[in-house]
Amino acid sequence: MSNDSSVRQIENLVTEALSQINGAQTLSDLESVRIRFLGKKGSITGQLKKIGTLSNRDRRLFGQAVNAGKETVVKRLGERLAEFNAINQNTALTTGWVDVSLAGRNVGTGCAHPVSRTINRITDIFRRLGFDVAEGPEIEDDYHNFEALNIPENHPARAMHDTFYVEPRGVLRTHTSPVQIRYLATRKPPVTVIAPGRVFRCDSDLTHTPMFHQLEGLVVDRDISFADLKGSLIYFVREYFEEDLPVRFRPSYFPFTEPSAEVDIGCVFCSSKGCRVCQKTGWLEVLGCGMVHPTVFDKVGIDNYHYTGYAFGIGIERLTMLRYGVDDLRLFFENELSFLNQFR
Ligand code: 2U9
Repeated sequence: MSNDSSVRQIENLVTEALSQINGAQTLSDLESVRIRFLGKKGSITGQLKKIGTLSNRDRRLFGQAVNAGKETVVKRLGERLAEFNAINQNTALTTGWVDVSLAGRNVGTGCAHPVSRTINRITDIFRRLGFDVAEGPEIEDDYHNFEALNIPENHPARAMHDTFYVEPRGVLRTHTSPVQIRYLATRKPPVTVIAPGRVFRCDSDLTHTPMFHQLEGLVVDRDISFADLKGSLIYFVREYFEEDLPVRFRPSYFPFTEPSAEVDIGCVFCSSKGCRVCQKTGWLEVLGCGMVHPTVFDKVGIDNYHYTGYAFGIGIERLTMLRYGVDDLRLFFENELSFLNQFR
């Protein structure tokens, strides 16, 4: 075959390739054309392979023609590919558009448990009064849970505490008072501290659960009196219930305080008129309190002559029930979402 006819054959191949490229309707048509002419077994590739078999004289002209032809086809393929990409992008923008203003899918965010909310709320109120917040171990020893709090062995108050015992000589704390005993052991007065946390008593019925939450408070300084106790606690209950409620202090007994009292508020459900919740008394008990017993100060090495203090204890579940009108304690421990979602 003469060089002329070989070059003409290349020109025909290129013309055919260009015509097929121009006629391609889709990206996949275009890819088929590329394979047909430039793929491993493509017709232009075949011509490129032939170059090496030619004599030096024929190789130059033929090689130039094949390479130039290949370049023309590659260039046109590129142009058509860019056209298709632009068309596809436009189609995607006009038909498959995304409304970026649509709300996202609900991934079900959680919320704080009502007991945690109450602890946070009460803690905030006492922080505003200058109280520090302390924590301590849930497994305690007899000394910190009982002995240092003026509850010696065989004291009738031990029976009231329904203790869970832990081998070999531990107890699950029955109140958060041991947190304050530990706090006093490492600090000198003045002390102004609250201790929120879980406590455990071996008791389970409609109004008791084996684990519940308390928040206790302790203030120790020179000249602390029952008037300081009353001022702080009346402020606290009125802040907590967001109402200028009537408050009364009833004499009571705790081994770790003397004198001791329980605090009642005017019933928030019937405005003190008397209802089922306040058992027709018009009053609801909300917390216990008193002046720290001198024996407790002796145990932690605080000088009774110069220092006095007051303490109080709050049942968190009870205060949560009163604030949110929950009438069944068990709801706090069942993890029913229909109940918990109401506290969002
Ligand atoms: C120290 C000294 C004294 C803590 C106190 C109460 C009164 C009290 C109850 C409230 C509801 C327990 O959960 S409840 O049933 N607690 O009435 N707690 S005074 O007295 C202390 C604490 C620590 C060093």
